[in-house]
Amino acid sequence: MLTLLDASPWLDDLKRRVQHYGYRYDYKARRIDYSMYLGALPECCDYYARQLAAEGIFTSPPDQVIVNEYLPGQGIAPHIDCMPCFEDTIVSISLGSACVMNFTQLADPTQRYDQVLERGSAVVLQHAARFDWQHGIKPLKFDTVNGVRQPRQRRISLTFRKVKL
Ligand SMILES: O=C(O)CCC(=O)C(=O)O
Repeated sequence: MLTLLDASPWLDDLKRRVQHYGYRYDYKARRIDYSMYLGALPECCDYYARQLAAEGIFTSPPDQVIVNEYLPGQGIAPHIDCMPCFEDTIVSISLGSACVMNFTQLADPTQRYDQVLERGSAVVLQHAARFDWQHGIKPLKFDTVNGVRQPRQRRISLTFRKVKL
């Protein structure tokens, strides 16, 4: 999977490199419409999209994927995925390296929860985790899990969504 993704062009207009499939997402405008359609998902993403629907996580296969590359020291700012753009289930698969994802409750930012995203795992954001809690990844070179310092390596995530049009 990593070999296939690395053979595809990376966009480098953010602090981290990304690839968009299905629909391009406009981070500044936080919107998606038909004009941003890029075509069907490539086979490598479509396989997971169909699998996520077959497992009942999505009601039908997701049609948009953003691939994020995080080198050690890179992260993603706390955010809630665009509500008018995407339906209620978001799934992110971690490849290459584990990392800690930090959740902060919007209504009460003193409420925090750290979740280790293991290499090869999928995190499913639905309901409160999708709409009421921000998620982000701190730009660190290592995570501390149960008091143990774990150096980060290159992590690639594939985030699957269904576009609302
Ligand atoms: O890398 C991840 O697992 C999360 C990605 C993410 O939150 C996003 O693309 O909006």
